[in-house]
Formats: sequence, structure tokens, C-alpha cells
Amino acid sequence: MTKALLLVDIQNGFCPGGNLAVPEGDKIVPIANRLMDAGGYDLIVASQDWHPANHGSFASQHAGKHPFEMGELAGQPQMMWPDHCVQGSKDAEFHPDLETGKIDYIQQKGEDPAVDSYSAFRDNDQTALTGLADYLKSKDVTAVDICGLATDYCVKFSALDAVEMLPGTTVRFISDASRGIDPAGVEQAKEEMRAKGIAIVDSTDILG
Ligand code: VGL
Ligand code: ZN
Repeated sequence: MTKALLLVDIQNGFCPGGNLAVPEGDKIVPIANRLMDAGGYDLIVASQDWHPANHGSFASQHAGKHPFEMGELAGQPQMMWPDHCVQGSKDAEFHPDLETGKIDYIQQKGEDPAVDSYSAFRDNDQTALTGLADYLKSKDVTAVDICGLATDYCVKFSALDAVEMLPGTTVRFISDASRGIDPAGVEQAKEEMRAKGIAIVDSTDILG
């Protein structure tokens, strides 16, 4: 019976001032800290978007492409992103106020330039696994609460993969400890998560 908290991509790059800033991304940091302190978790895991400078999701790698338009990566439709979370850069660091000393395990992702990896569990083509599912299984995790940035991309895909790759595990999404890129995308993400049995909760439901 291990209860885990998964903090998705709470990095400078997804906070105001970052290269792929999510509106109010920084507002979740104090909530994430309270959840780590008082959420009653046995295990705290954080994912970190960790791209090489030539990552194929970057518009800069595709002639004539601009950020936030669709392009192609390895023959699949791919959103073209601004360069973000490049390995070793300040953009890729966790938000400076995040209490990283409480994190038991960090799962980096998005290192293969030829495929994007929204999910903390596997690449978007679902071929290469990151190892996070095996780690959580090795810790006998029975419940995972997920929050972070961005709701409509990495949080959603991580939550859906948690359901699929950790059978029997209770998965919840913590709404107020998450922010998204596109409001319509956030609503759709919540629908998709709900449809897979993921409860949508607020930090106050957990912290009391
Ligand atoms: C993310 C777009 C590109 C995320 C990462 O963390 O949601 N979104 N890379
Ligand atoms: Zn990325």
C-alpha cells in the first residue's frame, strides 16, 4: 500500500518567463509543496522534460516552421514547440521554489530527438519506456495522484498511461495543482481522464 505523488514538469520552462510558459504555471508551486509536506504520501516522484538542443519537437529544427503550428516528427503529426527545457539549461531546472529535497525519484524524459515524450512513462509512439512504471511497481504503489504542467499535454498523457500501465492502481488528477496551455485543451483533458476512471480532485480534498 504505497501512495505516490507524481509532479509533472514543474520546471522554469513551463512557468512565466520560461520558453514554453504556461499561464500561471508558477501558481502551483506552493500547492505542490504543501502536498509534499502534508499530503500523506509515501513516495514523491517528479518528471523533468529533458530535451537535447536538437530535439525534433522544436520548430527551430524544421525549415519554415513556427512554434505552435503543426508539423511532423518521424512521420507523425507533431505540435511544433519553441525550444524548451534543453538539458542543463536554466529553462530545464525545476522551479526554484519547489522543495526538491522532498523528491524521492526524478524521471527525465524527452531525450530522444526523434520522438516527443509527453508522458512520464513512455514516448509518444509508445515504443520506448522511461522506466517509471517499473519503478512504481517495484515500490508496490497502489495509488498515484498526479499534478503539474501542462494539464493538456504531459499531465494528461502521464495520467492516462498510469491507468494503462499500472493496472489496479487508483489514479487521481489534482486540478488546482495543475495548469494548462490551452483552456479548451484543459477541458478536453479532464473529459478524457474522467472517461478512464481518473477522479478529478483539488488539493483541499487531500490536505483538508
Ligand atoms: C510539455 C509540451 C512540450 C509539458 C512538454 O510538460 O506539458 N508540453 N513538452
Ligand atoms: Zn517538451
